[in-house]
Order: sequence, then structure tokens, then C-alpha cells
Amino acid sequence: MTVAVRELADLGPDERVAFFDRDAGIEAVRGDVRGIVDRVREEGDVAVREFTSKFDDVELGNITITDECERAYDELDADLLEAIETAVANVREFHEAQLPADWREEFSQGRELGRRFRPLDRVGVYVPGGSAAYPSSAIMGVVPAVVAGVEHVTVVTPPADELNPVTLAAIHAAGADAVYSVGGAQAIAGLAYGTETVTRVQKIVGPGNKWVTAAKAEVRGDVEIDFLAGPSEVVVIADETANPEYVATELIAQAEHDPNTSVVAVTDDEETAEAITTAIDEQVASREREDIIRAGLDNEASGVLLARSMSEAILFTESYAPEHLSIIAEDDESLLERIDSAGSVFLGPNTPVAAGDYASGTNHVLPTNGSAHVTGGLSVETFLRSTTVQRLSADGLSEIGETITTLADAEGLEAHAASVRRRLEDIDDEQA
Ligand code: HSO
Ligand code: ZN
Repeated sequence: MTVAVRELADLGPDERVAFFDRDAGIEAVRGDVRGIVDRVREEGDVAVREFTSKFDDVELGNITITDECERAYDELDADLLEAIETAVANVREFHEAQLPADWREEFSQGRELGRRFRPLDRVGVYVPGGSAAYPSSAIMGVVPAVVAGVEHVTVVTPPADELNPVTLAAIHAAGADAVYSVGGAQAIAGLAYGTETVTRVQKIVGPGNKWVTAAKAEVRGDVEIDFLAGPSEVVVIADETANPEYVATELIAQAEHDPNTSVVAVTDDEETAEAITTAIDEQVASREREDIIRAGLDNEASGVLLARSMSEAILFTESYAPEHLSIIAEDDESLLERIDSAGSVFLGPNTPVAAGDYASGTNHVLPTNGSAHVTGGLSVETFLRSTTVQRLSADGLSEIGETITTLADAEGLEAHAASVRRRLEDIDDEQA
């Protein structure tokens, strides 16, 4: 297989749909997932154990594995421990910088308004397991919640005969309070409705496979969720100064996640486009996860695209709204100015997406399937709620009194108007 360069202007309607309507594939499993969610909701731990035996082929002993995480942390190899601690520290630092301060301001005389922020009380983080056991995702889900001040951060992660010790250690290092060995739709249902063992949470975050994602869609409404995350995506915008080998590494790196990834390079330079395809061919064969990568590169929503201009490349990227956007071009900052929709942006030749995936400090739980048009990735705000606060002085109320009573009368809500008039009488008396 060789990746062929396609001209952006020549893409047919179906090809455009493939790029712009990427699909997490959850609809096909919605029905099955509904059945699982309903049974866990009604039967609690019994159903959790039954589904775990059926889908994970594990007979659950203890569902709670909080202590096992601490033990894994204590026993972890020093190099790994240091890498985890460095990643946690960088992610913590970046998310601490996001903490909004409470504020109060006098907007006009005697009219003081403000906002305060408080953490949610109980949140659940899904940490994928199996072949995609990601210690880094434990860090990305748990640390922002801890930084926000959430008191009870619960983690669920799929069981296995041999749990991945690095994932367990990362869950502990990130600061989770309770950890349960449950995965899939049954884990999401447990978090949403509670079981004898699992305490129900107010919000569920974190990526998972299509059963997990379908379950999040199913329980949404009864519990808050972050968003429905699908397979990884990257768009690389490259100009003639970009090193084609670097561009190829970006596509190949995200493609190794899943056969359903969408990985795209777009450039206005024909030679660069050709060189990227050559570099991909040269690199793929020496990658360990070659088969998955080839499947990803082969997807309809993957490829190397030749634009007639950088403006056309920008328009494509804006419609695509990628989870990750890498810009390797001379005027990267001015190209970035023209992009509004991307989950996380990586500027310049020395900023691989893997930096954000693991350790630079930004979050890697990001919107996919075009949802970067309407939302950002996980952040401290994901775990906060805001309250507005106000205080009016006598002068402040006098000043807007008539505006309030006029509108209240117009709405036929006479008692609202009366609550203001009653005070205005006193204020007028005092001032007389
Ligand atoms: N790129 C993934 C996150 C990840 N990468 C975890 C490596 N490990 C998010 O789309
Ligand atoms: Zn990644």
C-alpha cells in the first residue's frame, strides 16, 4: 500500500463527507448498551459481576482496587515512576494556571456583581484498559479534577487477570480517591446510578471504546458527561519548509492508536506532498504497530492532500475541526490566527503531538468527530460550576428599580414588581 496524494479541489462529495462527518461508530451498539445499562441500574453489583464475566472473561473478586494502585505505585520501577511524576507535575502546573479566581466588581454605584467557582463533589474518570491501557489517560482525567478541588475522584478501569501496574501507579500518582476494577458500559452505568460498591458520581469523563462511549451517550441526562470521544485524529498543515519526515511521524503516531483513526496532512506544495507520502512508506514498515497504522492510513478520512493555497488548506482544516492540529510552516502563528476549531494545536517542527499526549502539560482528552466546532477538551472548568453573586445598595436598587418593575409588570408578574416597590418605599422615606 502506498498513500497517494489527493488534490483537495478534486475531492468528491462522498470523500468530503468521509472527512467532515467522521463517525464514532456508536450507533450500532446503542441497543446492546441500553440493555447493559438498565440491568446495572436495576441490579447493581450482581449485574456488574455478570457482565464482567461475560465481556472481560474475569470473575471479579474485590471490585475495589484502591490499595492495589498504591502498592503498584510503591513497587514501580524508578524510571517509570519518575516519568509519571514529571508528567503529573507538568499537567498539574498547566491546569493550576487555569483555575479561575472568584471576583466581585461594582458595575455602577451600588450595583456589585460577581462570580464564584466551586468544584463538583463527586466525579468519575474512565481509564481504558486492555490493549489500549493508557497510564497517561489516567493522569489527564484525574489531575484536572484534583486541581479543581473535587473531593471524591473515582476511577474505573477494566479488569484483567494481570492489571497493568503502570496504569495502576499512574491512577494513584494522579490522586484518585477510589478505584474500581470495572470496564465497558457496565462501568459507566455503575458510575451513573451507583451500585452497592460503586458510589454514584455527578459527572463522568474520559475516553473509552465504542461501548463506553455509547454508554456515556445513554446515561447523559441522568449524569453530566464531558463529551463523546471517538478514535484519535490529527491534521498536519505543512508548507514547503516542513520536514516531510516529521509530518509522516505525526500521521503514523496517531494512526497507531486504532484502525479507525483519521490522519491527514495538507500542504500547498506539491513536492512536499509527494515527499510526505514517500516518508510514510519508508517509515511504516519499521513501526511495531504496522498493521494498525496501515489500517488508519487507509481510512477514507486519512491521507495526504494537496491544496491550491494555504487558504484552501485552512478552510479544509476549519471544516474538519481536528482533535489535534499540527502546523509546521514558516508563518505558523498567522495560520493559527485563521483557525477557530481545533482541540489542541502544536506549533513548529519541535512540537510533536506526543508531547501533549504525555508530558508537556496540556490535556489529551480532546473533542473528536468535529466536536471541536463547539467544545474544548478536558480542563479545570470541566470540574467546576459557577455561581453569580450580587449586592445592591439602596442607591443601586433605586437606580434600576423602574427597569425591573416595568419588565415585571409587562410579564404580568405583579409580585415581582411588589418585591421591589416595597423596598423603594422605605428607601424613598429614608431619603425624604
Ligand atoms: N493521542 C491520544 C492520547 C494518547 N496518546 C494516549 C498516547 N497515549 C488522544 O487522542
Ligand atoms: Zn496519542
